[in-house]
Amino acid sequence: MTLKFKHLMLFIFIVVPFHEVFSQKKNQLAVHGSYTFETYDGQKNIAVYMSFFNNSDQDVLIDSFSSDLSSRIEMHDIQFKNDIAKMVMIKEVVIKGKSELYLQPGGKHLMFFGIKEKLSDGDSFEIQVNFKNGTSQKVKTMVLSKDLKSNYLN
Ligand SMILES: [Cu+2]
Repeated sequence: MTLKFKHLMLFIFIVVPFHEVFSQKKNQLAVHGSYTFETYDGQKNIAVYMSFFNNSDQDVLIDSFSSDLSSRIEMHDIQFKNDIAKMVMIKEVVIKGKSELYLQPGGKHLMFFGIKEKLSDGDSFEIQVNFKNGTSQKVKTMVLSKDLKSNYLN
C-alpha cells in the first residue's frame, strides 16, 4: 500500500507539470517574419504580411489583432470575380493543426485602417495576436523600403 502510494505521488509530480508544459505549448503558435512597407504621405491604410506555424495537433483560432497603430485591423483575402481582384474579410481565422498560414502580397494579408503615423524604412511596431482561448501573443513587425515592394509583388 505504501509503495503504491509512493508511486502515485511520483506519478502526480512528474506527469502534472509535464502536462502543463504540454498544454501551454499546444496553445502556442509560432508567428514569423511580420513586415509591411513604408507609407506615402497621406496613406491611411496598410497591408501587413506574416507567417503562422501551428506545430500542435489542435486548430488555433484567432479572434482579433490589435496594435497602437490602428484601431481597426482585419484579415483579408483576395478573390477574383470576372478578372477583378476584390478584397474580402476573413471573419474566422483558423490555423489548422500541423499546418501553416502565409500572409503575402497578392494573397491573404492583414489590413490596418486609419493608421496613426507615417511609417518609414527601418521602423518597427508591435501587433498583438488575440486568440479565441483568451491568450495573446506579440509580434514585432518590420517596416521595409517601398523600393522593395516590386520585388515582393513579382
Ligand atoms: Cu485588404
